[in-house]
Amino acid sequence: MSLPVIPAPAAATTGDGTFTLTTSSGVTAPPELEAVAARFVAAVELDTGLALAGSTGITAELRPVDDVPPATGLRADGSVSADERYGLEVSEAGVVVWGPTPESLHRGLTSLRQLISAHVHDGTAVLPAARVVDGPRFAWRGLSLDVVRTFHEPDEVRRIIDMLDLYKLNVLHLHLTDDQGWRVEVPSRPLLTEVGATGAIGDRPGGYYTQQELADLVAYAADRFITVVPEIDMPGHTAAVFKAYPELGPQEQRTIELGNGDKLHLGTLDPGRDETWTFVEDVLDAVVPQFPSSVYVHIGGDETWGMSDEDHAAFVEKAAALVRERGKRVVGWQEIARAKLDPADVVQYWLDLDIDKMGENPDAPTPPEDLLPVLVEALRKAKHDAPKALEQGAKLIVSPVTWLYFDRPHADTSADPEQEKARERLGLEFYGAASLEHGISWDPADIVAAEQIAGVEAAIWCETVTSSSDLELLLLPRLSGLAEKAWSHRTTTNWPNYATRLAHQSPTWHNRDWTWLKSVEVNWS
Ligand code: TNX
Repeated sequence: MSLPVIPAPAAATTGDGTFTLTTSSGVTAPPELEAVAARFVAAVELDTGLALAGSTGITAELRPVDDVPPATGLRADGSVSADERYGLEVSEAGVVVWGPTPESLHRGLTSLRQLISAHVHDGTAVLPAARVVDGPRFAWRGLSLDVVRTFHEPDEVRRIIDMLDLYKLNVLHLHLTDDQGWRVEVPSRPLLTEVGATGAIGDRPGGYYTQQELADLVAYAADRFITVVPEIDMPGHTAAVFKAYPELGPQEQRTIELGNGDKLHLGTLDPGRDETWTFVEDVLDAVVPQFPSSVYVHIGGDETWGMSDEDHAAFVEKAAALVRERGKRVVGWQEIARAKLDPADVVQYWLDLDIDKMGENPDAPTPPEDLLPVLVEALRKAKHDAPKALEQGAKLIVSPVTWLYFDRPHADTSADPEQEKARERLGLEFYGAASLEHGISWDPADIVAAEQIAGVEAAIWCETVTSSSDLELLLLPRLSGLAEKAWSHRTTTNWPNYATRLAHQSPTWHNRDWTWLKSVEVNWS
């Protein structure tokens, strides 16, 4: 019997007997762990309604765990000594959770949250005896969130952070700028928010995060050991910049109709103009300090339609140098590998569609035959990006469209007819639908050798998302599948076993009032 925990722990055994938690139970912890313990108690109440109002039954201890291998890859907070490995034991004598750092204890208590949720009835949790030793496979486990195509209010972002936390994901990559809007304050460039932030896709409302709102989000995430990594997408996807400061844009701003109601914007920042670089410096000077917990700044670099390769490389190299001058490291979408990189740079691999082998891979989306020539060319070039990154010594964040683009439509039907209507309109048709089972039927080390992986990150793009519940419907349960791939080892996961563990998640989602796909393929509890 596997424990009802997602992501699957590295090692878990079950024993005899039980231990019962009630409202008179609570956590005994040394002073360094008091904040972590308090957050655990608050989370359990939100997950289950059970208020652990006492102080005994659960013991949290600072001691090392070395029975499982340490994580590989990079951490967004730059820490090399961080350790998330933990142990958890439930016996008739009580519950003990241990690990070497507050972060590791937080991860261990998160597994305990899930065990409590799976066993709680009428305010009492009867936990079966079990012993877990666990730790993540990859150090960087993230979600890239598009806050441009639809603006998500800070409260909604906090809900997403809570979801990441429940699945031990530790990076929130905020895609803060794009053609349809600019979402971060730059005091020296007020028009970015006064003009650039208005509007989103279609007639959806725009918006932006004030410096205070971002500080609050970064702190809320940090309390849960989640690093917020900012992305300023350049030199393409900058129509919102040109709306605010037309002098930075091309003479004529062209768009191409995509046929799905959306437009491709042609027009990029020009690396040959001095005012481009004053602008980029103004932006970096304002944005970098707003994300103190991240040692990385994401510079985008993707889809620079109509720009020459030389100009693109010149832009990326200079923008990257400006990021490094500010003491930060560079991340960019895979196209940045066409420029000269530093081995400490990180390249986010997303375009795994092979235009020359269309239809041969049953897992991958099949691009339509009538693809625009500009897209065909982009897909042809993209094949060489990951090898170029690796040749330069850069590591990859694995975000393949096929497995980790959460804006693929859901293939599983919903048991709820109202939700079925939303499901049918959500996700980009272009990608084809993918099932939850499909979502866990791959392994990051089959994409690129494990030593070359910096991290594993899903992306949720919001072209089809019109509300918070749309967003959540695409994220849940896929976020748990992401965690299973990024945290668990290959051998611990298969669909029947995962589906059983997944079924136990729904009471928490219900109690938290999160929207999730009520797939008919899962026997929800
Ligand atoms: C590609 S992924 C984009 C986004 C779109 C997304 C839709 C990437 C770096 N660029 O601008 O929203 O496809 O899935």
